[in-house]
Amino acid sequence: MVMRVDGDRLWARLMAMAEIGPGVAGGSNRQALSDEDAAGRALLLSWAAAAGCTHHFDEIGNLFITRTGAVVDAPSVLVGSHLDTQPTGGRFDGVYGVLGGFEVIETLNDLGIVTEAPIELVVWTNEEGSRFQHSMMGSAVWAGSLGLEAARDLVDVDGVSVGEELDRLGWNGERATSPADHDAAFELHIEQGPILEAAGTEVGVVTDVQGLRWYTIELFGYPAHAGPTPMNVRRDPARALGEIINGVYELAAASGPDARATFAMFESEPTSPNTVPELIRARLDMRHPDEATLDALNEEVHRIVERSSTRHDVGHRITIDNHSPPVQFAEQCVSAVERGARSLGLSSQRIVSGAGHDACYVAGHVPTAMIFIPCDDGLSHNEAENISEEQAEAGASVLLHAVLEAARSIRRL
Ligand code: HGY
Ligand code: MN
Ligand code: MN
Repeated sequence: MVMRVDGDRLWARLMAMAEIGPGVAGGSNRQALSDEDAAGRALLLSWAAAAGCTHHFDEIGNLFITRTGAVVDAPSVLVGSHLDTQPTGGRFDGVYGVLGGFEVIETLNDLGIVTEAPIELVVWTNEEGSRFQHSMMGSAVWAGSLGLEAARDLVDVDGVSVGEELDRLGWNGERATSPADHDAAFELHIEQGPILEAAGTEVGVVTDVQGLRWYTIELFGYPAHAGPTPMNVRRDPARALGEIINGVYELAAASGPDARATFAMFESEPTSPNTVPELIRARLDMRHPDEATLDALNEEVHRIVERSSTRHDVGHRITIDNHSPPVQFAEQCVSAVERGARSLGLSSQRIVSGAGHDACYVAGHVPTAMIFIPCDDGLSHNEAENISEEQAEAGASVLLHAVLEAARSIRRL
């Protein structure tokens, strides 16, 4: 039976959530563990309570909202994504997967469908890694890939820690963060890239997610007066950084069309325009779908940093803040997504995700797949990020079909 979600209700909820933690240019700024993040979760919980769901937090603040199934304590089907956004984020990255997952719950209620397995909607803590630099932090702790204390010790630019914020917000749940029993997991998300729109395809059936490494690169120079100090006697970390940036971008360009390198978050000390810096710090995000290539890029990044540091007689330190290897999703879940799109008469194609997602950590413990819809110009992590109501409804309806297949609907009330 072909069922569809209520697209108007889903769109109204997306717009209501976008009112919380608005950006300055029409997008969102609802950073992890902020008051805006708390307000967004409170709004979702008000809707979930009205829908008869229960909820709990785990120790790292991951929020689980449950629709019971006929078989008590049966392994659940997990849907969801994240509500935290980039500082200049869009209204749909993550949010669409959470509210699309909740729309599936609402639609099952409307249709009076009882599923054998419970449906759990999860809101992962700090997926973006902007304020606290570990992306997919909540799902990494849940999966056992990141220690709870290491996560709680992460601090923002003001020195506020994840742990302090969890305790302040009351999200430091009693339940241990661990992959409880789940039958299957599906994450609905915008593509955040140009492939589906360029192909005119309505649904992305995600088979894999590319791997990533996040680095903090620190270069240590010798402070000196910008005026009288001759150029040839300086130990200037800015000279080394300039070469490193060029070298890494040339490395990415020479490593094929799938390699990605991004430098951001530049800091220098002391804060002065007329002193050769003592310290320069930069963040680097490297990505590739193939783990061996990602490892080779890692070795080359270290070589480039060492070579330029030596050439300019500055010290260096490279910290790997985050390593998420490439992930392949479970064929039974991938094909359930494909069947859902087909039964709805929607065009679909298999695709590899360029962005990281919480589903990467979930896939290590539960059969998992993702569903993409196109977004305008493939743009994301930009306040102009946009989708249409029709696209939003289509993706959530595919999620409905995939979830029903996994949760085994057993009767209609
Ligand atoms: O970095 C990522 O790919 C994700 O948006 N956190
Ligand atoms: Mn996301
Ligand atoms: Mn994102």
